[in-house]
Amino acid sequence: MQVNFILVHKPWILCKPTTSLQKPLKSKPPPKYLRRCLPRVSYRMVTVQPTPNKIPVADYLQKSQETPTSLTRYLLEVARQNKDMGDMVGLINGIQFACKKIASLVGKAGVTDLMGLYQQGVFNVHGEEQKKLDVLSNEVLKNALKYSGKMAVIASEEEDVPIMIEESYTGNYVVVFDPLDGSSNLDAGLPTGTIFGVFQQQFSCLVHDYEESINSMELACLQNTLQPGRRLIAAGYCIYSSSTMLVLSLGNGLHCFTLDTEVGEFVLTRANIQIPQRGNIYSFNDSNFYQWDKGVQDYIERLRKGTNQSRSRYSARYVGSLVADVHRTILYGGIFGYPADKKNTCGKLRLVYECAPMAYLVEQAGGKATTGMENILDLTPKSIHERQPLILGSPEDVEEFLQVYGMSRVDRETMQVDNLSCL
Ligand code: AFP
Repeated sequence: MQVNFILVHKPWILCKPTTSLQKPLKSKPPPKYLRRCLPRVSYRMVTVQPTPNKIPVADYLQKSQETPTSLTRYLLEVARQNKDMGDMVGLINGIQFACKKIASLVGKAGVTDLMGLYQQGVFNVHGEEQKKLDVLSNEVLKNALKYSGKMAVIASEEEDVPIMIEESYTGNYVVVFDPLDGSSNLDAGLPTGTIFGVFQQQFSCLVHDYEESINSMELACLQNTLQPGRRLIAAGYCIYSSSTMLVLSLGNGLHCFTLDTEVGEFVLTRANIQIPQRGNIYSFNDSNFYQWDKGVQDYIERLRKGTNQSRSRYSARYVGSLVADVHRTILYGGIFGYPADKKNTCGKLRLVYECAPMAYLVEQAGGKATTGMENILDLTPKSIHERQPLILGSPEDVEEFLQVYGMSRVDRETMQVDNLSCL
């Protein structure tokens, strides 16, 4: 077991109003939880826990398909077989509760006035107008994680900066998440999803209260969220669609649990999911065709014409909701991509809470994920909202993409990439 020594001190941190969740200031300031405040922290000697062992529950999962296995029962089995994973089980329980709650909110959004914008003219950190359900889902997940008692730092698509958890609830895990991805599809009743990834914290932080300045050591504490995807110890997504499914990996393969609404439990419906070696579907936003660089255009043209390696013309499927497009790709095979284009020179998707967790899950199912240049899981994020191109799917399809894309390296390198716009 490794022991780190961290200087103890108590700086004061700047407390700024949030642009994402704050209501306009009238006479009194917004409540504490709505402020973009960075809490005062202190540092201490910490023991960095070893990465938990792989979980040998695959046999159990296969056998248990004969009788319904709830996610709760599965997690108990994980804890029974892995004494050091009790905390992880508590954390995933918090997430499954949040997914049920978000599923319920999404399901009745039309009849409870939860569709539409949170507040006209109020934009989040990405310059996008938030939906009511974006804001609500963020609160639901944040609270579920916070009160699981297992958290150190969380980072969300909907928050400007990572959030440290108050001392009384502090644990060892770092969770990055997108609470409701694809929310522009909500009002049309199309699938949306929650994406999450779990790391172990590298720097320990004790959080006391909300104070007034931030220094480099505190930033180091927040950098717990900037770990490469290779260090993920768990990830998953929840899809809100014709049914609600929680697709999860604790590093032991990919398993799908479907919400049985009659009993209110997630039940195992697919164990050890394996992505097909090759598919016949491509999932790219085709309207960007003329904005892509030549390597991507050449690849897509081969799929359309059937001049690719498998000599078969591919079908196009694109929901525009990452969870739905990745879920279909994992189950049916093929390739999903959001490459760089002339407008989005780093791609559109966020490395920390979209690309990396999805890449981890696809690899757990035997697939591959790349930027076109590097394996997604090898990238160390420079900022929490950094964007990267994402290509993932069946191993043979991704390999073929890399070959075709690699042939136009010169063209790709002449593309003007403004690295600052990635961050
Ligand atoms: P929204 O959350 O604004 O709906 O964005 C969804 C998303 O981040 C991701 O889920 C999709 O894969 C991608 O954007 C779709 O982007 P395009 O609309 O540019 O194709």
